[in-house]
Amino acid sequence: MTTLTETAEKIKNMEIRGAGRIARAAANAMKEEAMSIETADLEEFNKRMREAYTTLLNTRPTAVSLPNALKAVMRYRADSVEEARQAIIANADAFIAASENAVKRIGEIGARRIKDGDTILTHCNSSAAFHIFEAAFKQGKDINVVATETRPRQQGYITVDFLHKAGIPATLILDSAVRYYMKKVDLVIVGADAITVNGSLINKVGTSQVALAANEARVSFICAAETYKFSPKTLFGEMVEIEERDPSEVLSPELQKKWPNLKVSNPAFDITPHKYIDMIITEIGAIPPEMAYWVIKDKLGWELEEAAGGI
Ligand code: RI2
Repeated sequence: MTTLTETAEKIKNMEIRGAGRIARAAANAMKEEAMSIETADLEEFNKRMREAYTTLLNTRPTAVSLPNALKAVMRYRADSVEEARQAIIANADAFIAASENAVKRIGEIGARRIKDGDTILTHCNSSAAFHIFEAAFKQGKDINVVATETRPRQQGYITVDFLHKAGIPATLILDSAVRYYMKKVDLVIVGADAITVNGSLINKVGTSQVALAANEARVSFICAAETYKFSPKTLFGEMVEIEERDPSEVLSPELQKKWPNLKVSNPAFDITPHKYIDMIITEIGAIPPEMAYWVIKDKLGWELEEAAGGI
């Protein structure tokens, strides 16, 4: 059994990465934590669970799937430790099952947007987007997926590995080749780390440049996102924090020493304004980005934010 601290470390160093995977790993870590706490004192149990919540929450700041998953697991009321433990286990199992079903449903809905012969460009590695490619390919559509390398962590390699294993034709390109390549592309499909109340997309850095190039070439830009990637706190005016990762991901420590006055900036995500997004494919349907407010308010519910206050 992996301990909670180990899971937290793996999320931090990106051994566990991708907004959906992070959320499921965090839910599972909370479940295992609940199963392992040995006390009959409910207050002590709740305190330990809150500590676990904070440890996981503080791993990476941007993907809203993480706080949304943690809040979903922590939504319980109990009169005994056993009741609390069972509620947490049930909540975590339900979240993980719903999350796995959501990507399957996104695959089915998204595949309808893909035509036989389409070339689809994707950025980084998104399992939600991949489910769409896989579903379309299984329907017998002849597709080619163009994957960007995605500097500095090269998640594009993970994407081409997924595609290779599924037998889907793929082309790997440099991030800087996106605009040059866009004339050969029919559709862009990317994932999401967070979607704000005004329908803007927070995703892997470079996504907004892809969106600009798609817009210029009149290529549809689609985002694949489970509803738990929508950010409730943005309804209350809060901003999504963009993670700044270590400079060593961009420039080796040796070269950093060689140029001691050089500043290296490494934002992991960027923001694509909703006007560049044609549609967001969620498990409850394909929606225009302008409907983000409705998803947050009616589907996720205000209680998500209230739960944040209660934890
Ligand atoms: P799925 C990733 O972030 C990428 O930005 C990707 O688009 C997003 O999570 C969603 O991934 P990182 O963890 O949930 O690589 O669709 O920084 O797999």
